[in-house]
Amino acid sequence: MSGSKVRFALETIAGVLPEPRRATLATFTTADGASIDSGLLLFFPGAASFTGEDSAEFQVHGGKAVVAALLETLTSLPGVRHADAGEFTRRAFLNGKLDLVESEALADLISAETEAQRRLALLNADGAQAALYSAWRGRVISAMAMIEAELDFADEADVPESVAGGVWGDIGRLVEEIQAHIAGFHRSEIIRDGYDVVIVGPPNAGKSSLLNALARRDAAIVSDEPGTTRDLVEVSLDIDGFKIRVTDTAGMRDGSGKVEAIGIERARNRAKSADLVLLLSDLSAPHVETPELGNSNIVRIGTKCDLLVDGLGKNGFDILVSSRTGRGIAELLRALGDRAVIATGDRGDVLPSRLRHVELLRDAAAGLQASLDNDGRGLELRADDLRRGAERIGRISGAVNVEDMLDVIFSQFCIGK
Ligand SMILES: Nc1nc2c(ncn2[C@@H]2O[C@H](COP(=O)(O)OP(=O)(O)OP(=O)(O)O)[C@@H](O)[C@H]2O)c(=O)[nH]1
Ligand SMILES: [Mg+2]
Repeated sequence: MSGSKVRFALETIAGVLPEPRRATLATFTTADGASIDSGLLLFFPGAASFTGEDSAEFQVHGGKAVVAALLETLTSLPGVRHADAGEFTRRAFLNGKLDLVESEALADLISAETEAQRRLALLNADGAQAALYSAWRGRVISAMAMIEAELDFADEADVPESVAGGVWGDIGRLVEEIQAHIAGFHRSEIIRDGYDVVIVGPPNAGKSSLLNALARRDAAIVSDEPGTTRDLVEVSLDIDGFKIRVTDTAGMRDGSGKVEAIGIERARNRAKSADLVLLLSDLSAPHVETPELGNSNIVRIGTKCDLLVDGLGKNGFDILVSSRTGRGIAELLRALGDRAVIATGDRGDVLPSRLRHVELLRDAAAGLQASLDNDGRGLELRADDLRRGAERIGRISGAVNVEDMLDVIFSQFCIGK
């Protein structure tokens, strides 16, 4: 629990206010003195707590009835209620313990399923992303400060002549840095949402069998009837700590029925947007023309290699597999993992982790770029564009503070001494 009623609540139901940050054995009782359970109590006084307010944690025997009785007793106290979803983090943000980006990263850390997701979230929760944006915003604010200084205090001796002229080079570099950072968004999308692999090929090529072999369960129906799969069937794999989504699709052929045709259309759309296409051909069947997929990231896979006499070469295929014997499956899993690693790039890179960040950054870069274009305009107008850039970057982390601009002016030039 967190908030101004924590001390009162602890004294009421545990009879003690424990020493800060030390596990203390206590007996918890209801308002009329009946014992609920005994367990450990931890008290974190504000402002050093996670939320910045007085907080407490209870360790009780985990049975549902015990927890329900404790919650019931706590919420019956005046001014105590159940927390809303994310409310502890929200209070931490409002109390200046975390910025918005760190709050989002904390949510990502809590929901991380793979090692890559955990690493990215932890990097951002530790403030790497927030530090980058705050450094960028700082650069724009000092540029504005220089211009402001030139406009307001040009007659002061401490302001070097035309300091403002020097800022545009840095703003130009900053626009490029922001754009390079935005370009990394797809890498963080792959880490968060998974590397998107789509299996396509003619009917009966063994697509659903391969999906099942990769997933090691019967996720999709397999039969010798061509046109078995009509809808998209998706499974998520964890390969070397990366989330990889594999989607099985309807076999592509002409002259199919109405429902199957819809399935084929879906297959085409998914193949177009996929990070990687696995294009399957049945090695034991006559060759079928490859459909146009609109995606150049293709791994060609020859299937049912158990039906062939040994010694056949790869014959234009990247990998030969047999879902029946398992041959080639480990090689394919390795190839998928390797490609996911390449697609997500360097592990230590700071990446934008939300579309919200990207949208604000685009807007910020546009503002900064506008300040560079039309350099014949007055400095006031160009400073306005910079202000828009700084404001957008500040909005990402939830920090918008006009005071710091003045700080920069006076700390750099000793004006008004
Ligand atoms: N011998 C052998 N048969 C296989 C293999 N993989 C799939 N088959 C058989 O091939 C037939 C078609 O397999 P599916 O996995 O349903 O093929 P699909 O590509 O999903 O077919 P559609 O959904 O109709 O497009 C089934 O009878 C499978 O048992 C394999 O590696 N070896
Ligand atoms: Mg199928």
